[in-house]
Amino acid sequence: MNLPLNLKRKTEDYQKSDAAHHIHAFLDQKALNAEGARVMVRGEGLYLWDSEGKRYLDGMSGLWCTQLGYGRRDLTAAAAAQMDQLAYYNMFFHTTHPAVIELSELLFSLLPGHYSHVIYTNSGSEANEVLIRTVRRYWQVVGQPQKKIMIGRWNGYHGSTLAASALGGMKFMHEMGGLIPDVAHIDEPYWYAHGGELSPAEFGRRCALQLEDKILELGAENVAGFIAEPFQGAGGMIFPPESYWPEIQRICRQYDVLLCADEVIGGFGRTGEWFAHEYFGFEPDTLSIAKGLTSGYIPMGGLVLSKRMADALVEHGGVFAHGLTYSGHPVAAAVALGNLKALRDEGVVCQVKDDTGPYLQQILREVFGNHPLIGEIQGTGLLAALQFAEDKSTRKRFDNENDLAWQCRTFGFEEGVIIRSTLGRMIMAPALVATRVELDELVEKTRVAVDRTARIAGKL
Ligand code: PXG
Repeated sequence: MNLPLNLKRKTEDYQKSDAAHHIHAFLDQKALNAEGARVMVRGEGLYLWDSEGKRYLDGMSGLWCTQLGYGRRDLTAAAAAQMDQLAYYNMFFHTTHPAVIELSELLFSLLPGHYSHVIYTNSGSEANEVLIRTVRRYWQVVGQPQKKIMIGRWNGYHGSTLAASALGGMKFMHEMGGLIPDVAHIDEPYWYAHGGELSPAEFGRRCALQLEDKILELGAENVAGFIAEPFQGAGGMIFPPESYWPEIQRICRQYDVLLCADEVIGGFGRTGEWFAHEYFGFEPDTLSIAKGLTSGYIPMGGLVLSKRMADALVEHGGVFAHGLTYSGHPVAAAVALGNLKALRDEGVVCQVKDDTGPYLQQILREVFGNHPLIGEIQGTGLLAALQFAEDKSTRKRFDNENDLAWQCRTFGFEEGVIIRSTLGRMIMAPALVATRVELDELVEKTRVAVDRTARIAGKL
């Protein structure tokens, strides 16, 4: 290996230097500095190794992105070969290049037929920034320039840049200077927490009807689009009740509001379908994509447009004043192309749908179905959430559920498994290449972490 860095440094040395220079994501930096960051040095398949040589089964695919797992030599070779061939060029000033052309051909062969165009970005946040501009531009082009307002959902997550965090519904992010005008929110369809006495179906319908109420309140003539994740990811891996998406689709069509699916987490096979909206059975006008597009090997995202939108923009829109230096970067495009080919040709997505996905769901239900700490198991494909409950019969949650979930995550690290905690829910989303044996290990190590958490919660 010709890495231009020294991998022989001591952990404390790394940590000291890290603390001196980095502001980390979503953490109290001072507390982290006192503790020292965990230093990950290597990945292979589903496994990671830290600077102490400890091995972890990564149950979260990095940050929901390494569909093919770590260490795929075909992807590194694709990047190196493309760097040799054409390390950089852009899509400004009448130019394009083969890598991005072939990537888009493949992407649209995997997507349902009513999508035709894509605007590439470097991340999911950027995809959603571009979304706002593109949706507003679309309404200008079709003669309704007053349609500007985007409606999102409380607790939804669409990224960390200014407009993306405003579209999202994390209030603590808004409070840190993250709001823009012409954005509104409705409630999340989180039945376990907010459903009360309602059946899931009735609750799902009522949550969807909030969209209709909000559109009527703001005036349909002012509302440009509704954005949501098909299932809520960072906000707790929450599946809406089955009644939800059909009603949302009806409302968007009735009021001519664009339906924008954020597929950054759900896309590229996570549910066993190529895209999560296909699993839930609705037809968005736009798809925000990133993460699994390149299996996280290199940054790349994009905004996929329906033919209806693309036709308007291309045929009648003239110049769209938008462009990023790295849109459709050739090296990222070559890696994405190799990644999508592998996901398709190695049957990875089919395997999640027909074999490993159902298997994970089955063993989770066997192990946690009657667990004293777990009130609900949600998920499909290689995606699952375990909901902590203080009282399962009334769906009462712990007052300190956040702390318990964080503790469970820490126990997981100690046991050698990485699972994600959010507000009283433990999430897993392993790489799509996970074998049954690796899924057994994931669930068994998670069980130990959950049992240890149950003990401190007085449930075991
Ligand atoms: N949309 C969705 C649905 C996401 O989950 C983004 C957009 C933003 O993508 P970028 O590439 O700009 O980060 C995301 C990102 C977590 C976690 O812990 C989730 C994300 C990012 C970091 C952590 O669940 N999602």
